[in-house]
Amino acid sequence: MDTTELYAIDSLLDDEERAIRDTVRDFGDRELRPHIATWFDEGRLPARDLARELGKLGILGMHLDGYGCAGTGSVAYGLACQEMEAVDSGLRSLVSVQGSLAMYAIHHYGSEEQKQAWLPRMAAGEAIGCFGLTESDAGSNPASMRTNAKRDGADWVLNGSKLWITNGSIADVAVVWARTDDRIRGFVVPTDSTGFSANEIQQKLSLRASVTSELVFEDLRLPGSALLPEAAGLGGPLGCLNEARFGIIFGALGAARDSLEVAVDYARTREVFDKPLSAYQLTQKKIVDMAVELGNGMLLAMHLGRLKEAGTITPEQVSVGKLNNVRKSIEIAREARTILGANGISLEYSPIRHAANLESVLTYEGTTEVHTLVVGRALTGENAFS
Ligand code: TGC
Ligand code: FAD
Repeated sequence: MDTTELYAIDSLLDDEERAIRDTVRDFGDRELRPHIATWFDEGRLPARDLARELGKLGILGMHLDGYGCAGTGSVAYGLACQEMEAVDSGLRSLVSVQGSLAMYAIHHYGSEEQKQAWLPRMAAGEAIGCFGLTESDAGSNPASMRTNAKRDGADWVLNGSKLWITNGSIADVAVVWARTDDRIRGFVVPTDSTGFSANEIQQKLSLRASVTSELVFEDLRLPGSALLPEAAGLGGPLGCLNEARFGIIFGALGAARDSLEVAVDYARTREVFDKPLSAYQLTQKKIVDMAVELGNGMLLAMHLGRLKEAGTITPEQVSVGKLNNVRKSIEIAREARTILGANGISLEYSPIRHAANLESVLTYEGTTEVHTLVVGRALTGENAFS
């Protein structure tokens, strides 16, 4: 029996959801899994080629309607994220940032002209997007950002910088959030604009199969039409984060599931003290505890997915899901690694790579502490952020 059978998760899915999951899983097994350890080891990702392949697969912005997007339900999107992250969190990040951050921002807050210009190409993976919110001194608290946009006649002039931006140095378009005289606003910035530069961050020990960059804006002049007309205030970027966080609720469990499966396979064949490791009670306890947390996390993800499809999910519920499922997933990846002994520190086996990646997932899209405080505020009515 495999771990998802234990919870009969398939019985909660419809035929289309199962088909999408299986298609993405097959693609991951065929096209990504054979290369991922090398990409991680070398700290690179052939993101342009991959984006086109993922575009053909139909998963970039798959939960959005129109403009070349498939318009699937939230659960189907979550399952696609899960299958990507079962290979590597960096691959899920590519999908999340493209579909849930950059494309969602344009889809939800953009003008018709912006949507027509970017969304079909982004859905096809012909154009890559990034999302610039975080700055060196404004991560958990984006309200303290310094990047600013000032009116100059009909134009805007953008100055400042963003840090830790996924896909930043390979993007064709950046959705950039900046302080203006009229609150925080979003801008659609073609990356070939004069005054835009991006520097890739090196020497990461996590999310190595993902491009992470600094963005710099120096007197970058934009036409008035670059402003996202429907977003004003911090609620704009935070609305996009809800979407990406939702994908992570499912996604992180993919990394956990893969770690557990590798550990169970290993324990069945590895002999210690003259019998298989899986025949020892201590090992079985580890496996069972991991499977229970994985199954519980999956039930939570499914419940939140159905709430999202019904249009009733709240940001606090998204925080509960991100908080629990990422925290449990990193515990599972670390525990799975122990079962592999010394082999567990080799890139030949996935758990240590997943555990290293999940360090980033714990931090980005709102840290564990931020989500704890969001839920704490909802439960107590007290704001403990400051
Ligand atoms: P606060 O006063 O609570 O709210 C300000 C305005 O925003 C609205 N709002 C939300 N709207 C939609 N969704 C949410 N989740 C929202 N949370 C708040 C709120 O209603 C209010 O609207 P209005 O109209 O009254 O102005 O804001 P605050 O300054 O106290 O901050 C709240 C806090 C700390 C929770 C927020 O700043 C936060 O979430 N911080 C974490 C930042 C973060 O997650 N950054 C992620 C950057 S992107 C990234 O990491 C990509 S990783 C790559 C990948 O995904 O793979
Ligand atoms: P800080 O905000 O400085 O936090 C440091 C520590 O303090 C954390 O433990 C935090 O939880 C804790 N802390 C903060 N506030 C409180 C408080 N009130 N009470 C108690 N503890 C607190 N950003 C983007 O905009 N776009 C991207 O595409 C993107 N991609 C990323 C990719 C990677 C690989 C990584 C690692 C990050 C990425 N980020 C991105 C940035 C990410 O969202 C931020 O790193 C994150 O929001 C945390 O901000 P910070 O790193 O500045 O940490």
